[in-house]
Amino acid sequence: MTRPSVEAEPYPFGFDLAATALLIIDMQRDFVEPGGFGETLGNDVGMLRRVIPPLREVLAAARAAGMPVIHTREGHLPDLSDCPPAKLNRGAPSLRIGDPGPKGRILVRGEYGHDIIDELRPVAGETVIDKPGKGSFYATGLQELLAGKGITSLVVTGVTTEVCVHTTVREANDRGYECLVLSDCVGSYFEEFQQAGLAMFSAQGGIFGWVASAKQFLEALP
Ligand code: C5J
Repeated sequence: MTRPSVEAEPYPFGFDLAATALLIIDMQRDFVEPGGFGETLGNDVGMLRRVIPPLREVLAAARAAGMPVIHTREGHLPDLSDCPPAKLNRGAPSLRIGDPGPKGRILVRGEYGHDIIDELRPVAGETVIDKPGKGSFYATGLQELLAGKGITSLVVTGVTTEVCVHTTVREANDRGYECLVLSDCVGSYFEEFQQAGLAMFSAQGGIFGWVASAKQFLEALP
């Protein structure tokens, strides 16, 4: 058994390579590219695009190490039957979920904007989980998929730190998974949320998990 150890907060993260998956959350055009849903909400997508270069390195290394890679996409069925009114009507965006936007219907499955950015495109053999909520476990088959592969630890990346990454890590934590969050491979539209969100993972002795940089993770891989 290969058991690397990553220098991390609040203490080193040891993991069984054969039982660890890389989780890449919602690196979709609608969140990360100009003209997508994130920008229509008034956000600067440049804040999220910073994660692409280190995440590409981590993805390449995970593939080379034979780690399972799981991508998620937040979005809804074309008839929006899986989008509760509370989510659809929240806020006052210039475009709502389901509206036609520059990249197709906003956050609707099958549309160009809903898909993963070219830089991180999944390859054959990788799993793509479509999720209607912020968490990756809610109304998806993720837990069964992980159980089937014998996965007990997750290396967590993607966007946004305080929303879908946090919700997923909290869900994973309650289900008994050990989570390492890579600080420069998760991104927020708000610098203060990025810093607070990262601090929350590893506070109180690692209440939700561990935090390390992409470099620290890469150095630990065999
Ligand atoms: C948001 C996400 N922020 N993927 N989604 O609405 O974090």
